[in-house]
Amino acid sequence: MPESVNHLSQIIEEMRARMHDTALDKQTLVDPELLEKSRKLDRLINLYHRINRSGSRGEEIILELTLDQNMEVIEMSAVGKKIGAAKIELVVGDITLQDTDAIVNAANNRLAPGGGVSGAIHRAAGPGLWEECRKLGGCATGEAKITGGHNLKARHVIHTVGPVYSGSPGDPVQLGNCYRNSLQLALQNGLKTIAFPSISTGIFGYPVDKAAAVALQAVRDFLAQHSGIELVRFVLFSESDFEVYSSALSKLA
Ligand code: AR6
Repeated sequence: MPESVNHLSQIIEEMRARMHDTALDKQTLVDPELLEKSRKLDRLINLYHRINRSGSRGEEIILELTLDQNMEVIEMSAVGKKIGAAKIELVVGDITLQDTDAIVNAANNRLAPGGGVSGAIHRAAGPGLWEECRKLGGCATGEAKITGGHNLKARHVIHTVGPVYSGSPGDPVQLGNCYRNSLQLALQNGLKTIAFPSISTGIFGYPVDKAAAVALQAVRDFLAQHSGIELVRFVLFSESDFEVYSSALSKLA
């Protein structure tokens, strides 16, 4: 086990001890917020140990925690894995705010604004994005196309169209293609950092646990086979999606 992981493990154990002490001090007050934080920390430590055990290919574990000045408020801000020189990172957040070289849009075949994450990206980018998209002649399911980022922090948007979930064997192939083709397009354009939403798991109805396994496997395999991408960040819109992705990351083959 790398020394940094040992060290991190110790830090987490210390924080847990502190957290439990604080929880005990306040027990008579039955502070629900504090108890929830304590439970969250327990989940986080379990997750850390699970991911750590699965790190059999020399893939390092990444865990970023946020504490307040008193070391009492503890939040997991990111969890991830290192694949060679690249990093897969999971965060809870809004993809329109990411400052990666590209953000990925879960688009439709017309590349029209639509709802969900696509609507949010078009609103944040401004009308110039649709002006550019409408000239691209649409996009087939599983394929990807690139545009500028317009008013976004990201310089580019990579638009990819996920499958509408049907339960057929073609679903994971098409969903995996979305991630592979987006990463390929990023590489071809010399981009090093990219943020993905959870493609197909909103309006297109793909179950999040199944989609997370496909997405993470496709990205991990791509990063293991290609160099040039430094960061792949999954921006999950809810804490529950984040936990599902974290669990899938820990089970990655
Ligand atoms: N940042 C990150 N994730 C988000 C954001 C955001 N700002 N907003 C929503 N999500 P969806 P799909 C999450 O429905 O299933 C559109 O109309 C959301 O919670 O956007 O691939 C297109 O035009 C969910 O977890 O994409 C297509 O017609 C995930 O993003 C269709 O919907 C994907 O949900 C595509 O459906």
